[in-house]
Amino acid sequence: MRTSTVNDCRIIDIRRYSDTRGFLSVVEGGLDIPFEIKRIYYLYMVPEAARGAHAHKELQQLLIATSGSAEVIMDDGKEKKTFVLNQPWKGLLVVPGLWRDLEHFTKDAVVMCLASEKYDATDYIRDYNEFLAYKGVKE
Ligand code: T46
Repeated sequence: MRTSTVNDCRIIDIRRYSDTRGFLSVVEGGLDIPFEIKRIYYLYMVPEAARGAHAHKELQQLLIATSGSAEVIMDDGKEKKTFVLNQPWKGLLVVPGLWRDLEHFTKDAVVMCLASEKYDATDYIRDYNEFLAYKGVKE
């Protein structure tokens, strides 16, 4: 996905069901999102320092702040776009081939990631210059 841009990422409304007992939200792989879910991980008790600072070559993700809030800054090498995650029924669909930084976690923030692939360290680009070269923005 070398040609993906920040405009390919979008916030989706996650299905929710409410009654007198409160709310229940659900995400089904292949139905609510365009990929099957192979892995779930979540970030929490994040201090001041930002997380992320990498791109994925193939991984597709849905990021949800199930509690609290955090910012996700997507970057395609030419343009940056900031998404605020602060509702458990909103999810950010992240396409492959984009740099991301995660910042400004509130103390109570839990950011959950539904991922299209199992963990693969070789799917990460952790050097920003390498990322720019991958996107064809820089030699
Ligand atoms: C992403 C953002 C939002 C594993 O062993 N298995 C896993 O499935 C994951 C996700 C991580 N790890 C290990 C690898 C590292 O030693 O956990 C440690 C911390 O991972 P990382 O430095 O990649 O954490 P973040 O917050 O920078 O990035 C993570 C995800 O890795 C990444 O896919 O998009 O959250």
